[in-house]
Amino acid sequence: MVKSRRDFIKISALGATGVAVGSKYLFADNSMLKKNESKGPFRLPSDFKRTPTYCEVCFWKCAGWVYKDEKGDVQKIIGNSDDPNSNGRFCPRGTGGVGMYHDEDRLKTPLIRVTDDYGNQTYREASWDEALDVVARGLQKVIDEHGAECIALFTHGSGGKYFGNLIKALGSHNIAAPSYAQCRGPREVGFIATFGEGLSSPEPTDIKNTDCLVLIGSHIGENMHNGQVQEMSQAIDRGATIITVDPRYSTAASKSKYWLPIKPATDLALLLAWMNVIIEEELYDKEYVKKYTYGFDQLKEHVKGKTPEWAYGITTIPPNVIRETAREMGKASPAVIIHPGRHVTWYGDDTQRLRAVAILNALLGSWGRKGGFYKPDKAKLPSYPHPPYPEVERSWKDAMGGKYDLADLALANGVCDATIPSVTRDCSIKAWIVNGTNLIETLPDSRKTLEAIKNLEFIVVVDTMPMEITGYADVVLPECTYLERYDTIRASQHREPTIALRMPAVEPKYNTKSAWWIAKHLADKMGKSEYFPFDSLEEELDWQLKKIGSSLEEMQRIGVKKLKRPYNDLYFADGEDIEFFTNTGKIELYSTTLESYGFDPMPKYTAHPEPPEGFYRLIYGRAPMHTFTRTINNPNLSDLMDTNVVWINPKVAKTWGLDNGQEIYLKNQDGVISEFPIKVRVTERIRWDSVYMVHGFGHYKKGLSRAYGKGASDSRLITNVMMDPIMGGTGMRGNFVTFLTSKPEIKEVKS
Ligand SMILES: Nc1nc2c(c(=O)[nH]1)N[C@H]1C(S)=C(S)[C@@H](COP(=O)(O)OP(=O)(O)OC[C@H]3O[C@@H](n4cnc5c(=O)[nH]c(N)nc54)[C@H](O)[C@@H]3O)O[C@H]1N2
Ligand SMILES: Nc1nc2c(c(=O)[nH]1)N[C@H]1C(S)=C(S)[C@@H](COP(=O)(O)OP(=O)(O)OC[C@H]3O[C@@H](n4cnc5c(=O)[nH]c(N)nc54)[C@H](O)[C@@H]3O)O[C@H]1N2
Ligand code: SF4
Ligand SMILES: [Mo]
Repeated sequence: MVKSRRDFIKISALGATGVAVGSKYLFADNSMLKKNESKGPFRLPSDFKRTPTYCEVCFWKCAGWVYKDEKGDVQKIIGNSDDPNSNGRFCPRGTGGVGMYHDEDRLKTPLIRVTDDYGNQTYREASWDEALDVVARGLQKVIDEHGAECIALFTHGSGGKYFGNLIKALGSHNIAAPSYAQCRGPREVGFIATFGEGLSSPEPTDIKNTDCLVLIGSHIGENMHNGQVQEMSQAIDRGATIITVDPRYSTAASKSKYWLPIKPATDLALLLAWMNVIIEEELYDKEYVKKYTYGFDQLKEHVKGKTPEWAYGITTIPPNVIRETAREMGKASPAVIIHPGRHVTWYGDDTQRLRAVAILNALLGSWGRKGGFYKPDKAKLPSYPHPPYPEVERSWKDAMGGKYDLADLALANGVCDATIPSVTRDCSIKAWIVNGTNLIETLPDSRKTLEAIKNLEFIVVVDTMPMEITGYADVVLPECTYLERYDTIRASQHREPTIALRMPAVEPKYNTKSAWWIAKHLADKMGKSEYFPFDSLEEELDWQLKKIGSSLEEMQRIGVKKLKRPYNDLYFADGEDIEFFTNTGKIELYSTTLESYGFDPMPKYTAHPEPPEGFYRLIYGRAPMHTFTRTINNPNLSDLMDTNVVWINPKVAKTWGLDNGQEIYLKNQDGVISEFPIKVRVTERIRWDSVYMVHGFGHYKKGLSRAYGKGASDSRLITNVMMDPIMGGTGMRGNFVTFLTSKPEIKEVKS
């Protein structure tokens, strides 16, 4: 059998064993670091050396300190108390980040795909010089034959800036991250359409000062975004009312005054009914609505018939509960937050659902108000001088047929679509640079991702671990972990602007290099050196920091620097005149932008398909000790949770005769069966019409020695994608599964 050029290859773990750090150091916080205290089992000795970093285990980017023992071994990472993202405390994942450095399964040296005379493919180890030569030649060939616009970069993580600089210098602006169209994109577009600005990260929710927090599917507590979790517990201590809308009894639901176990996919009906009560009972912020909003009369008319009784039939939430919760929000107004969530690509009408969330916040006057949404600020870092980037004439957007113009960032799925050739356009994307994103598990409908990859002429993957995506690369480049490198200065928004430094705590292990080094050396090989004018990243960072009155030396000492807000207004002042960045200059309850693009100016409820007989809706989420697929093999974190389970309601388990702990396979509506068995968890905490699992498990790369074969992958079962017509987000919760007690034998079809 002749294999195709880009079959999946398993990169085996290459030798050397790392030293796993004992989990006794997990869950500690700053209070354990008191100087000169006795060296008890849970204390860090005072002679430990520390260097600053910010965490790469998720994108909350908490700043912290890395502690090393006298032998120079990394022992512990804890929060930096000057950092508003962490307030000096790391979450379990951040603390366990040490495991990323110690993981003996790491990628250790560059790898090049080779095919022998019989068509068998393997990887061979290579020097950096040779591997980068192959990459430079691969990319140059695509540029020469098809144009630079046929290169795309997928990236999620710090190194993205450097590869972005490289690809723009080459002449392409196709840069996409799954954190947009598979995550927060619809939220940004919905909020921009309403308030003229999006939320970004960390979200400027004033949770610690709120009197009422409404969580719609947002499972804070399992979703461990550090600062939010801390603020939510502060709000609970202050007696704030928490209302959680979730088909599953989440950790957040267990802390709530109200749990609304909504029928999945019907949230928009609930949101409209809440608006109906808030308007009919005049619970809205009248002055704010009058002064700042556009389209109140149209909205009032729009939600007239959308009574709690109407919504009851759709959502299964009783009318009195809808009324009572609306009144709680009204009572707290404006110190109320209808939380916008983050991973919001659920049912394809997500931008409209998030519009409804934005409108509800506007009615209650919470935008720009204490206990609602504060006005964030962020440090502005100068970028270093370089020649202008070449003009681009084409992009992935050309393949979209004029759709998704309201997307404010590139769509990862759009770039994937633009890689699959079509008779109607001349340029398909021919080369991918993939940095820090495991696209096979991250993009829904992996069959399509694989089809795109098959059509590529060249693909280079930069990663730290032998993840699924690395098996499809022509060249694999091993990045060192965040504990072994410098990176861009973190300048994320918050109540006050801060900057944070990441610097190497230890030398890179094995033959690994940083993204900056890789991108710069590629640029040198491709004749683009002038876009990387500094000889080292230290020099670049020092230049940049000095421009804003700091220096690398200062940041190495303090790790986090608070800057002054240029103005002092965290909230709108009473009666302040404000011009919003919308067409009308007002908060648009009625969106003139959506209308001008031919979309509903106000959100409408439409019914979504229901599970067929014998099938259940597949819903998924986070576990506190893991981040996506990236941590499943981490020695410290897999110690805490090494597999996922499928939550099944007792009524359903009884019908199917399933027991707690029994291993089953899941089969979806398109006949796709989970690769590995998954254990059943019978629990009242999930509705009878749905099943739930944690995302990130079910790895099929054997080189991931702890993660391989553990649990099921939700991604594999997500073959039905519900596209958001407004911005191209990929709704992923329209998939239904049934249960198999054993896996049917699949006959291999020979080609
Ligand atoms: N089915 C399903 N799909 C989803 C989601 C879901 O819940 N279910 N969630 C969606 C959401 S919200 C998001 S934001 C995205 C996240 O999507 P991704 O960010 O792609 O998620 P990960 O699976 O963590 O992949 C990260 C990759 O980066 C590598 N990596 C880690 N550290 C480094 C580093 O320092 N340098 C480099 N070069 N590589 C590194 C890891 O080994 C891994 O291969 O996924 C989306 N897709
Ligand atoms: N520990 C940990 N924390 C993380 C991450 C991580 O990987 N690990 N990733 C981070 C990232 S990038 C993101 S985007 C966020 C995602 O975190 P969130 O934005 O909070 O999560 P979602 O995945 O949207 O929501 C999951 C919840 O939605 C519920 N749900 C499912 N269907 C429906 C429905 O139809 N209606 C309603 N109301 N609820 C429903 C599920 O039961 C589950 O409790 O988490 C962040 N925090
Ligand atoms: S929330 Fe946790 S994993 Fe994310 S950056 Fe902060 S410490 Fe790291
Ligand atoms: Mo996300």
